[in-house]
Amino acid sequence: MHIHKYERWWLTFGIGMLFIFLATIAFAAFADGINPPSGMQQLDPAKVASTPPFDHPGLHKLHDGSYEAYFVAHIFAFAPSSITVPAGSTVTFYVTSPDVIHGFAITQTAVNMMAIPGWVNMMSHTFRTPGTYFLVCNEYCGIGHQDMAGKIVVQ
Ligand SMILES: [Cu+2]
Repeated sequence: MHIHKYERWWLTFGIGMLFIFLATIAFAAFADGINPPSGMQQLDPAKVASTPPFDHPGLHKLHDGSYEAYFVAHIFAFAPSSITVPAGSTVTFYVTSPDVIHGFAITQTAVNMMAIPGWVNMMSHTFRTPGTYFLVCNEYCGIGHQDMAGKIVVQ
């Protein structure tokens, strides 16, 4: 079968791009540690308010100086609406929802996950630069969706 010279170049270019994209994804996953949020932990969405630790959502300091932050995303707010951590802190966010699917995205970071009823999603981030990072719901969740916001204050 004869393949024209330009056709062969174009095929080589296309297949080459596929390998470049795969290498980029592999680099992000393994070298930069960018992973999809885990969603292996389950809970009863009707009992979020009485299930520890989501019965007292908020910030918890661990022995090694890092933090765990438990968030409940519900119509139409985040609980807690704000947390404050020192600069350099690594915070692991755990998020769930008792009602509908919400988004949980923190501006200027790679933290972007869904708050899904019945599931706990988890992601970590190290806040090196002081400032105010906004927490937004980026999944349309109902009539008050645009009011759903919070903040992470890094001092
Ligand atoms: Cu929402």
